[in-house]
Amino acid sequence: MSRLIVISNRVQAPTAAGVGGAQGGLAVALTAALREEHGIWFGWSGETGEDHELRFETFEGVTSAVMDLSEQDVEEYYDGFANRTLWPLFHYRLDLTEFERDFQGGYERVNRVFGQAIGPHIEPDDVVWVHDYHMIPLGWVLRQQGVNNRMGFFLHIPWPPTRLLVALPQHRRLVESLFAYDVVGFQTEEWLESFRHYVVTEMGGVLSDGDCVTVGGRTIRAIACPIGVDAESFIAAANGPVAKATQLRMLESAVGRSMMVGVDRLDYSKGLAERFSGYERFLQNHPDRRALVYLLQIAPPSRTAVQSYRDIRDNLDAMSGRINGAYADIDWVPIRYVNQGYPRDVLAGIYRAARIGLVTPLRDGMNLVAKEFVAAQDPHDPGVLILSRFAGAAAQMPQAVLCNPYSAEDVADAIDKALRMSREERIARWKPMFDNVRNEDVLWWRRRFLDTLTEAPLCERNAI
Ligand code: GDG
Repeated sequence: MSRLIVISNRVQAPTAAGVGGAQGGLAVALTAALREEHGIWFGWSGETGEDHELRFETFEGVTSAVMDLSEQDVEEYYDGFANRTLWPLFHYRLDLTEFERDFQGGYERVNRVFGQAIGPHIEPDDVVWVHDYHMIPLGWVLRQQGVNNRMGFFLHIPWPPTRLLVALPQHRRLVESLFAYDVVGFQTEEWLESFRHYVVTEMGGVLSDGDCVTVGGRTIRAIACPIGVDAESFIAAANGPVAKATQLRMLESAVGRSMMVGVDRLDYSKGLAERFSGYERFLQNHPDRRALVYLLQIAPPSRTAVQSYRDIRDNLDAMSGRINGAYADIDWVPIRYVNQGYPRDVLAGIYRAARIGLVTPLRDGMNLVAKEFVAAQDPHDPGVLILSRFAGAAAQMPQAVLCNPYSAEDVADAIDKALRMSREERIARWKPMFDNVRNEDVLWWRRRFLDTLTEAPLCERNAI
């Protein structure tokens, strides 16, 4: 019987210690598959230590295996190459991208350490699924270990245009390592297109039918496979008692005012400063309607070891303070800016109480908040989703009010349009988005990727 092996930087499987207890959609989808197929989820423990030993634990029928990394590993691989080189570069932020040889060395070293530790635990019939930019070379390391299994890779973030990617020293080495996999998945056709462009123009690759991409005699299938949310459980949460109580609390805290909500990790890719500027422009353009609306921005801090993340926090603290100082009245503040996370069912209630969901990333692989917002709405009186055209989710949700997040005027106009929208139009726009969120949910995504990997004929098995 074949097992599923999942490998990602952080393991989100449930453990006795509760790590992974705040189960997001990805964790729900993958732990269900791991439970059914008696698989193992491998990754970093999130802790530092010197021994690189895998620690196995089986909890609620799911086995996870985690390893500590040394402080140097974390600095070079995680805070360094993953979050200061690949993340900004893949989100089109060449200005924030740091190129350090030590980062690349640490990234390759940690991938080797993972591959060497995990390789011996892979059995001949296992199907291996590697996730995200932290682990791009892992498949190649596993092949070197003699792992000849079906192996897939999914990239959760955008794939950058060739002209940006070539700024990365050793870009070709990184992309070549993807050819160790059998299937490589991207969130959207746009990212897939960028990948294919790179392969053709930089590597002399050849595209053929059935998503096949060939370079130097090695062929992989490259597909677009958009991730979804755990829609049914989010809909249930939005109709549950905690969400209802939260909804009431929100409504009572601002009677007669429409709430706009944003929920994002504090990350420059999410376009928070641009969102505040767009909202400020709306307040300037419509003084008579100022007090009828407010923005609740939930932004839990992330990657605080990286300077650019500390900078964005300082910038947003200053912007929210300035905007509130300039426009607030004795009984109203324009922005409620909150730097903490909330449980999922509370979030669902907040989404449901909102008249507008503001999802305006400058660049985003997909963006699950947009889908969760849609899932949480009241079918008879849904809120309006304002969505950046640069989020992967925009390809599946053309009925949202699409905006250009770089333009304060455009964001201000989108807010104005959403606030004026009739109930009929809100329902007409929401319904097809809701159907999409429900049909193409996280289980659909998992099945689509794994079916491609396990059932469809592979273009050619890759062996090193
Ligand atoms: C990467 C890609 C892609 C946020 N605050 C709270 C909270 N969240 C949850 C949201 C959502 C998730 O975190 C964030 O997902 P996103 O998709 O918005 O963004 P990234 O973290 O950047 O994820 C992205 C994703 O991978 C999946 O492939 O869509 O493009 O960048 O689920 O709800 N959850 C709770 N409290 C919070 O305060 N419970």
